[in-house]
Amino acid sequence: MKIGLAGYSGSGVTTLLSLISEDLDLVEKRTGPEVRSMKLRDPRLDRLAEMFGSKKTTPVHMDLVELGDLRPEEGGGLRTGTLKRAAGLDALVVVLRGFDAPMSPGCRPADELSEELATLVVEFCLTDLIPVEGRLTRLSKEGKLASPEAVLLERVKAQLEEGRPTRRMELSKEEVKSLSGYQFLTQIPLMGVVNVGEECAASSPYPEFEAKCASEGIAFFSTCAKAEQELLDLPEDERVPFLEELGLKSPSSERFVSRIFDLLQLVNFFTVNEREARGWVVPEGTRAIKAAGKVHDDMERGFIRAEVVSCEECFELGGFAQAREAGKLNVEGKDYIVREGDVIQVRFNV
Ligand SMILES: Nc1nc2c(ncn2[C@@H]2O[C@H](COP(=O)(O)OP(=O)(O)O)[C@@H](O)[C@H]2O)c(=O)[nH]1
Ligand SMILES: [Mg+2]
Repeated sequence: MKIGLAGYSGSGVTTLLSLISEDLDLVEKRTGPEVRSMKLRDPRLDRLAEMFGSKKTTPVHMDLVELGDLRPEEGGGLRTGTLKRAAGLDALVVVLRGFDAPMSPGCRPADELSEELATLVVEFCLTDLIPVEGRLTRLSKEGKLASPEAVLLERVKAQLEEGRPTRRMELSKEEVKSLSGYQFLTQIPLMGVVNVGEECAASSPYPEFEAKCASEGIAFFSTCAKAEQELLDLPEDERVPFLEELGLKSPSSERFVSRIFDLLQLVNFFTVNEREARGWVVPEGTRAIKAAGKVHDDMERGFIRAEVVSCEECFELGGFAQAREAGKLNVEGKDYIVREGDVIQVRFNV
């Protein structure tokens, strides 16, 4: 899973990134100059590992990529470096400056933030428009403006010219596929993060802004990155009262991850044996055979059945064998829809 973070310079992207990645375990400090790879903590996985005596525990990884400044290139569109790093993202997170000045606890007015986000969305649309226009010019020269490709691109163009993201278009599966080569920025699920000043960390200061995001299918999240980062120096158990004082019910890293899961509609499942306990994520609605393919190609190719038990039931009963005895180990076929917290054993034959 690869999540990109960006914002106008000075909005706190670097602060938020280091807050999140310091709070969660880093796999490696950095896998590239702008990438931080993190392990997502999951107590259920640790418990499974303990139960099965697994030698190794492999949690779900999330890569956070710092995309860079969002100020546009002269002549329109995003900077090339920023765009390059945006390729292949699962979600795009835009950090907005909610504090009124770097050292100040004050907060910016909501309408300024709304305007800023709207400007950014238009900027993303303009960025996507560039290759579409290029391709249409070419198709026009070849006299192919009546082709299905050109007709689709005209629709995309009209959408983008109105400042509306491509992800808000009604596209068939085939159309999505035929456009995938463009790697449109506006196709990537978007989350807006407001990095607020300390004064308004406790209240949720931007209800209209939050509602506006929701109406546009944009996830919303507010944080007070600087203040929270200062708390990281404290031992974990001493942090809670200070977080509460700031009005934060849970660490930003946790809320960040859970919002991303909501936005992408992901579910966790687990595989476990004596060798390894491992966490996986798939989109909601994924069939067992596809989930198996995530674990290993062979498991998808040679899929026979999946033996499934919820981890809660596994904990309650004491393991797979006990679950089987109790009749709680469900034997499922390839079309079974994977549910949050499933522990899955794939039977396959290749
Ligand atoms: N008051 C306040 N200042 C912050 C907050 N987060 C970051 N800053 C300050 O804003 C400045 C820019 O932060 P930085 O993370 O480098 O922004 P970037 O350019 O978006 O990466 C630094 O001086 C930070 O200390 C915050 O939550 N509140
Ligand atoms: Mg920075």
